[in-house]
Amino acid sequence: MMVRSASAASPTVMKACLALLVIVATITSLSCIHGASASTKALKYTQVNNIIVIMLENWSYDGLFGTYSKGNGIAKASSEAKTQLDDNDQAYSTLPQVQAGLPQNISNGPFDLAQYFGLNAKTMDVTHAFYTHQYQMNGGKMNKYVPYSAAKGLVMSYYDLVGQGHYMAQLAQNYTLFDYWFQGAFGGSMLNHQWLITPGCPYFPNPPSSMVNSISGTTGKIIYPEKAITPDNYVVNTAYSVNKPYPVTMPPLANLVPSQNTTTIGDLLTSAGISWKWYSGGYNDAMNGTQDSSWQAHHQPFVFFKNYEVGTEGRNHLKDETDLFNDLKNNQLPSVSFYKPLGKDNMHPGYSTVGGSSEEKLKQVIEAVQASKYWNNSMIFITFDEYGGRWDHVAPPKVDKWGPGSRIPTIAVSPLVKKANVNSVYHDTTSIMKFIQDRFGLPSISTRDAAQNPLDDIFQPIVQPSVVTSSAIFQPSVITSSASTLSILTFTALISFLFAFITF
Ligand SMILES: *[C@@H]1O[C@H](CO)[C@@H](O)[C@H](O)[C@H]1NC(C)=O
Ligand SMILES: *[C@@H]1O[C@H](CO)[C@@H](O)[C@H](O)[C@H]1NC(C)=O
Ligand SMILES: *[C@@H]1O[C@H](CO)[C@@H](O)[C@H](O)[C@H]1NC(C)=O
Ligand SMILES: *[C@@H]1O[C@H](CO)[C@@H](O)[C@H](O)[C@H]1NC(C)=O
Ligand SMILES: *[C@@H]1O[C@H](CO)[C@@H](O)[C@H](O)[C@H]1NC(C)=O
Ligand SMILES: CC(=O)N[C@@H]1CO[C@H](CO)[C@@H](O)[C@@H]1O
Repeated sequence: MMVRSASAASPTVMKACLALLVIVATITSLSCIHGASASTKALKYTQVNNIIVIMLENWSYDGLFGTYSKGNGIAKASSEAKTQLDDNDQAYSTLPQVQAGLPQNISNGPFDLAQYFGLNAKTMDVTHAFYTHQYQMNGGKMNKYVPYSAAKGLVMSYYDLVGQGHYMAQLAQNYTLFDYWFQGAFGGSMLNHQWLITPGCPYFPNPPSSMVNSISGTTGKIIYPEKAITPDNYVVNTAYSVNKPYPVTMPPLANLVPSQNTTTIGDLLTSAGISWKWYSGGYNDAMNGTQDSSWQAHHQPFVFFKNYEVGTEGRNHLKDETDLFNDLKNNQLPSVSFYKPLGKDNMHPGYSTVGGSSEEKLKQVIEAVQASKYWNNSMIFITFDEYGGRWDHVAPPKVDKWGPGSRIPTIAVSPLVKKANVNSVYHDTTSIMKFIQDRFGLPSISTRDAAQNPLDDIFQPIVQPSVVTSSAIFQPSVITSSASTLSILTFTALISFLFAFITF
C-alpha cells in the first residue's frame, strides 16, 4: 500500500521512503527471527483453511505398509515379535490356518497375502476387541496375535501395497506417511470412532449384565466371550446408540447405549462458530430405514451424543456422502469435514476389500478435493480406525488405561506437507483433534489430547512473515532459514539506504 501510493511522489522521496521501509522491515524481521518458532508455527497452521479427515477400516501399519522401505516396517521387526506363541507359550512350527485357501505349511511369521488372495478378494474378518487386543500384544512382545484370534494365522498376513502400486500407497509415497501413529484406544471400531471425536469411552449407567465383562480372579483376564462393557460401565466394544440411524440387525432395546453428554470436537467447533460436517456413505438410506446391508451404525460416533439426537440443531452437521461431493462442487465445503465411507467401501476385511470400490472411492474423494478451489489450502488426513486384528511389530507407548493400541496407517495429503516424507513422532487418533484445536485455537478436552504432540513438523518450510514478503522491493521466493533471511535483508537494506543517500 505504502509503496503504491508513493508512486506519485518524486523519485528521490520515493527512494528514501523505500529505504526507510526496508529498514523497518529488517528490524521487524529481526524481531520475528527471535520469536521465529512461535510465529512460523502459527503461520503454518493458518495456511490451512480446510481439514478433511477420512477414516478407513481395520488394518495395521505393517498389514499395509510393512514393506515400504522408508518406514519402520517388517524388516525392522525383532524375531521375538515375528515369532507367534501358542496358548502354552511355545512357538508354532507353522501358522495354524482356518481361512479357506490358506495352506497349513506357512512359516511362523509375517507372510504376503497376495500369494493367495489379491487385493480385490475378501478374506474373513479378524477378531479384534478391547481386552483381547491387549492380550495379543503380550506386554509389548507383540507375539500372541494368533492364539487370541478366531482367524488364526491370517493375522500374520500383509499386503505389499507400495509394490502393488495401490492409489493410497502412491499418496503415502508422495506426501507424508506416519510410521509411529497408533489407534487411540485398544480394540475395535466403535471405540476408535469415538476417540476420533472425543478422548474417552461412552458411559452406560446400569447396563444389562449380559453386556458386562467379568474379570477372572485367578488369571486377571476377562472370562470369554469378550463382551461390550467394562466392569465399571464403560462401553469398549461394539454396541449401538439409542439414536437413529439404527444398525441393520436391531439389538434388544435395553442394550442400546444411552445418549452421551461429554464434549466432542464437534461441540468445540460449533461454539467457536467454525463450520463442520460429518459425511457418511449410506447415511440417507439408513435414516430412511433402507440401510445398505453393509451399513454400520457403530461407525457413526456423533449419533451417540445428546447434542446430535434427531431433531437437534447438532444433527444438521451429519450428512450423506453425496453431500460431500456436492459441497465440493458448489464451493460449500466446511472448515472441517469428516468422511466415513459405507461398509463396502471402507477396506474392512470380511465385507470390503483393499482394492476395488474402496480404492476407487478414496481416489474419487481425493481427486474431487484436488479439483476444487480448496486444494491449495487443504489438509487431508487418511487414517484407519484400528488394526483390524492384524499383527504389527511395534509396541505402543503406555499412556493410559484405554490405550493407545496398535499402529495404524495414517497419511497427510496436502500441497502444504513435506513430500515423500515419513514422520516418526508419536501420534495417535487424538492427534487429529489436536490438529483441529491448534488450527482454530480451541481448548483441549482431556489430558490425552492436551498432551498429544502437535503436527506442525509435517509442513513444508514456509515463506517468512508477510510484512517482509509483501513488500514490493524484493520478491524473495521461499526463504528457508533464518540465517539467509537475515543476510538478504541486511544486504538489501544497506544497498537501498546507500542508494537513497547518494541520490539525496
Ligand atoms: C506348502 O506346500 C505346498 C504344497 O506341497 C508347496 O507347494 C509350498 O511351497 C509349501 N509352502 C511353504 C511356505 O512351505
Ligand atoms: C504420485 O507421484 C507420482 C510421481 O510424480 C505420480 O506419477 C503419481 O500420479 C502420484 N500419485 C498420486 C496418487 O498422487
Ligand atoms: C451426563 O451423563 C452422566 C452419565 O450418564 C450422568 O451421570 C450426568 O448426570 C450427565 N450430566 C449431565 C450434565 O447431564
Ligand atoms: C430418504 O429417501 C429419499 C428418497 O430416496 C431421499 O431423497 C432422502 O434424501 C433420503 N434420506 C433422508 C434422510 O430423508
Ligand atoms: C493453487 O496453486 C497453484 C500453484 O501455486 C496455482 O497455480 C493455482 O492457481 C492455485 N489455485 C487456486 C484455486 O488458488
Ligand atoms: C470387527 C471388524 O473386524 N471389523 C469392523 C472393524 O471393527 C469393528 C469392530 O471392531 C467391526 O464391527 C467392524 O465390523
